[in-house]
Amino acid sequence: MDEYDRAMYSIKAVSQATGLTVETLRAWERRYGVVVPRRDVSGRRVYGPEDVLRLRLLREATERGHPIGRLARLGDAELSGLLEENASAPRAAGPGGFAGRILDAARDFRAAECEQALTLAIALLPPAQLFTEVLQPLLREVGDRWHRGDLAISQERLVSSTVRRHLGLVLDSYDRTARRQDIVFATLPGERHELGLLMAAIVCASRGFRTHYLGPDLPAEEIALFAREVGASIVALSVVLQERLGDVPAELGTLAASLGPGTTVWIGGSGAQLLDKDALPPGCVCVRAPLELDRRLDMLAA
Ligand code: B12
Repeated sequence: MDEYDRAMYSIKAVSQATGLTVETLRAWERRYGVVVPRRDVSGRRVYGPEDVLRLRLLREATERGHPIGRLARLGDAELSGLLEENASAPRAAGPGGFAGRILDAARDFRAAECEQALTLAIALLPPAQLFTEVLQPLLREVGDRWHRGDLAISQERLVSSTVRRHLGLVLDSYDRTARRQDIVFATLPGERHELGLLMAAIVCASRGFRTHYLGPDLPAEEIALFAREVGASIVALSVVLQERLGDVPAELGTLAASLGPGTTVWIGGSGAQLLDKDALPPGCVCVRAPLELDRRLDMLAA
């Protein structure tokens, strides 16, 4: 059969079929040559069914703790053999396992291992699963242990700064020429918790929106200035600290007044859940659950 008669899949379709992110697929191809996609007439990568099968085997094997650098050298039959051999072995690197490994490494001050487990989780899990099944439980547990005195401040910082750095890299890996509307991300003055905001920015970037990540602790006027300059449709804020909740409505008022009528403010984060909806200025809405963010992005895209 001519190779052009066969079913061929785009990188997005392969990502959906294998559960690997587009970034992971590209990185695995570039660094390890795990599969060699062909190019269609417009130069885009296209994959055959055998590539999809191989990538699935590779994903399963990496989830069981085998390094991709070594797996890349194995043929499909060897990969299947390896998976059968390990069929009854516990899945130490499953989503829950990653959080445990990162915590254990932080507890023992093993920074490199903390980083390695996080990198692996990012490479293997799609963003939504990474956030809900690994990072949120991990950070909650870090906070609880620190509160109980079971984790030193330096250990808590090791985890949160490693997560911060890697989420920044993930966000940077998204296409800067994205076509959908502009969304500006920031937190208001005094609010340094930004990891949830970064996760929301990654979700938006992965959906093709142009994201402008300004980071934490910015005056409302500065956020508004930037949003006006880029013609943002949305300003997304994160509110976590309860002690700052009293100042938030007034700051939102300043922000909303400085933005054009075409810009809406979305407020997420655990503190946002506690804001009185009736005290919010027009044009500001609380986004309470990840599904609500998805639904709002669907509406914006439409
Ligand atoms: C990491 C961390 C820090 C780091 C933050 C690092 C960083 N770069 O972000 C640092 C060390 C800076 C820090 C400092 C402090 N922290 Co702190 N911190 C945490 C910790 C451990 C994790 C927070 C986190 O990132 N959670 C994970 C994210 C994913 O959860 P999330 O923010 O809720 O986000 C999710 C959703 O809400 C949503 N979301 C969030 N934002 C947005 C935005 C939009 C637009 C959308 C759509 C969705 C969305 O998406 C996420 C995924 O679903 C928590 C512990 C905990 N139990 O949460 C304490 C915690 C938040 N911190 C706390 C405190 C008290 C402090 C300090 C005052 C401590 C001190 N004495 O210095 C300072 C205050 C600093 C400041 N001025 O802001 C308290 C807050 C209590 C409260 N509710 O007011 C907590 C709960 C710890 C505790 N148990 O006491 N902290």
